[in-house]
Amino acid sequence: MSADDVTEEYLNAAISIARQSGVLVQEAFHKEKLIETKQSFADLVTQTDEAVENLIHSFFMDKFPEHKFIGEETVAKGEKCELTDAPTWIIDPVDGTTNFVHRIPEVCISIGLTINKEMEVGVIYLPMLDRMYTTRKGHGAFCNGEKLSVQKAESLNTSIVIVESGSDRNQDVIKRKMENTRKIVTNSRGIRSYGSAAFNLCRVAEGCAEAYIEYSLHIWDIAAGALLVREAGGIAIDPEGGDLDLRSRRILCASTEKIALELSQILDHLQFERD
Ligand code: 2AM
Ligand code: CA
Ligand code: CA
Ligand code: CA
Repeated sequence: MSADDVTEEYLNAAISIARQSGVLVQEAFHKEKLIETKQSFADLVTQTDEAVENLIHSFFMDKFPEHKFIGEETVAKGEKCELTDAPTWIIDPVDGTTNFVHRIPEVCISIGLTINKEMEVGVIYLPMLDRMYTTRKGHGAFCNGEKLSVQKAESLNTSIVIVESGSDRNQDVIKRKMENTRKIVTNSRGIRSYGSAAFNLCRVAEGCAEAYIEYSLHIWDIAAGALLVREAGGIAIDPEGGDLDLRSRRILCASTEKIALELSQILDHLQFERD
């Protein structure tokens, strides 16, 4: 098998387990949920987050026993978040847990694969909306089989920019993020927040927003979506302008370099402990 056939097999495996996991989300969505909090009172986790992660973990370890695994809930339980050159599945079982708890349908299962630390495959599935976003390095980005392209606006002042408030309730962090938001509002057509980092990246990839900026997210939030944006013709970089580092806890996505640069220049670049 060629390297290309291999990544195609990986993509198909990811699509299959994303769909299976989606059933767990659909079944739990309208039911009463047992909610626990993690780092702050706004950082939520449910039994579905854990059930989906367990299902995806068993699936990949069974199918590809030599592969590595990084998952949000596994790391939350104390497992190391180690990115090596080995093929590594990077999972956010429920991205948008707050949406899930509040029955807002933008809830994603995000599955990324890196090989030699490079993003190779990405699948983001929204079970409540039945949207399956798929990508493979060098082969484009798709939603339910339709090819995606970013929307190339002239400049920041004709762009929509996605921002999030996040779950950190530290006052200094909130102040700095709000000041960034103030600058973005001042210089753009407007802001949007979908409550899911993975879906925010899908929105840029499909041309519904021209940029997305976030500080304090994690590798599992962006491993699939950053590749989706690039394969849709956009850019995914470090907010200060360098190469994207999946473990740096921050990302700047845009449909054009000009918009990315304009944003980079006005922002206060927050730093967090690495994943
Ligand atoms: P999660 O649902 O997997 O925890 C980026 O904003 C990411 O932060 C989201 O994709 C979400 O991932 C996480 N997050 C956690 N709590 C949040 C909150 N209260 N509001 C928005 N995002 C939150
Ligand atoms: Ca979480
Ligand atoms: Ca997440
Ligand atoms: Ca999650």
